[in-house]
Amino acid sequence: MARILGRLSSINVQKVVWCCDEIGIAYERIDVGGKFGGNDTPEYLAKNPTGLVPVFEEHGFTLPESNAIVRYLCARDAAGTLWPDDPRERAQVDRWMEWLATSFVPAMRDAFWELVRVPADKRNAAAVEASRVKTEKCMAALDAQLAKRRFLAGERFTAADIVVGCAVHRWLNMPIARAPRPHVERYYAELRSRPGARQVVSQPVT
Ligand SMILES: N[C@@H](CCC(=O)N[C@@H](CS)C(=O)NCC(=O)O)C(=O)O
Repeated sequence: MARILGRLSSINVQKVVWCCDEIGIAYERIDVGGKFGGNDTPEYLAKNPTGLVPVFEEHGFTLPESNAIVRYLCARDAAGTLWPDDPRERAQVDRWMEWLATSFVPAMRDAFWELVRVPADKRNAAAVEASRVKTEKCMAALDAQLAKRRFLAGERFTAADIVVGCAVHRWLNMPIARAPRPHVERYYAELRSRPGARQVVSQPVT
C-alpha cells in the first residue's frame, strides 16, 4: 500500500491526501513533522533532503514535493480528467498550480503563521497586515476567475482545484477579516461537498 509521510495540519500534506482520496488510491498516512518530528533523521533525509513533508512512497518509489506528487498521481491514475490530455487544457491546470505555489501560499504565509502559530502577545501586526493585503489581491484574482468558470480550469474539477482548494480552506477558516468573495464562496461550498475533500475540509486550521 502507498504511504504518505506527513502531518495532516500541513497544507502540503493535505494536497496529497485530498488527491489520493479523490482518485481512490489506498494509502497509510504517518504523522511526521511539526510536533511529531521524525523529519530530521538520516532515514527521512535520505527520502527528502529538504527535511520537509510530505513524502509519497509506493513499491520502492519515493517522491517529495506536494505539487509534484499531485501531478504524478493525477497523470498516472486520472489522465484525461484531473490531468487533461490536451496540452492547452493541461497548461491551464498547471498554471493555477504554479500560481498557488508562487503567489497565493507565500502571500498567506505570514498571516497564517502569526495568527495561528504565534502566541497572541508575540504577534507581528505589521506582518499580518502586509500578508492580508497581498492575500486579498490573490483572492480578487481567484474571484474574477471563478466568476467566469465553475472550476479553475473550466467546467471540470482538476488537480488545480485540489491544491488551490487546500489554500482556500485555510484562508476562509483563519481568524482574520476578509473581503466578501461571492464566487470563491460558491466554489468553496462546491469543493466541500466532494467526498474526496472530506478529510481536508473537516481539518481545523492549526
Ligand atoms: N515545496 C514543499 C514545501 C513543503 C513544506 O514547506 N512543508 C512544511 C509543512 S507545510 C514542513 O515540512 N515543515 C516542517 C515540519 O512540518 O516539521 C512541498 O510543496 O511539498
